[in-house]
Amino acid sequence: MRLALSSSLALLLPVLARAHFTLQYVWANGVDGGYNNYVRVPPNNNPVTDVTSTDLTCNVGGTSGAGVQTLSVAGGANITLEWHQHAQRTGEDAISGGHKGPVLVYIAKAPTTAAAFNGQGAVWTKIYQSGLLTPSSQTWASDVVNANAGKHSVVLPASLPAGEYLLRAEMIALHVAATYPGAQFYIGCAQIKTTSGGSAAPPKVALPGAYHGSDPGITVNIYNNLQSYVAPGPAVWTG
Ligand SMILES: [Cu+2]
Repeated sequence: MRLALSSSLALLLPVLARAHFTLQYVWANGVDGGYNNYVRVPPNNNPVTDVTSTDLTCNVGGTSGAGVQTLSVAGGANITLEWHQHAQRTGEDAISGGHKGPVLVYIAKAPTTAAAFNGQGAVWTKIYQSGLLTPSSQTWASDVVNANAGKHSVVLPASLPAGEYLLRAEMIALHVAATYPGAQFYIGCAQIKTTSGGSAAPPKVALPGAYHGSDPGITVNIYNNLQSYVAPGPAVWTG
């Protein structure tokens, strides 16, 4: 009896985890970088829910870039981030359609190398966000990513100084966010080196630090005909 119970639990657990997803591919100017390359890969596809945890920086285990390669691109490159529920491109929904919410991208310049950078402190600049796109149909940025086979893109501001960076992509799922903790933070950090750039000094925030459980973009009931949405964190810096 005990054996039968534990084996059915073992079968159930992967099913529960199936709804979640991770960042798996980084593209540069339309070129696919390959599965899990240049990404600080978390131990599983579970979300982060504590906005005060260092896991908010670059997901679980993400303060270390040991063993992760750094992708070299020219300044102003178009970077595409691609997420999936399981390992690779299975043909199923990239992220489960129940995961409604915004898509955000931040960047932080490493003092030395991207691989040696832990991303702590006020180092992050928000360079992209997309949230509730069409209130009448309750279409979210996450729906667009799902329809686009898990992909969304961001142009690195050309005025950023050349150097090594962490690029932090984030999708926040709000389907159980009416109370805190509840919002699910899916985070993937890529290591990127820009070989050209400018001399901009963008505004910076800390992650964790810039988000609070009481933020209206973090604790929110999205099932009450929501008409507007304010994503957490600072304004987007456009370079
Ligand atoms: Cu999930």
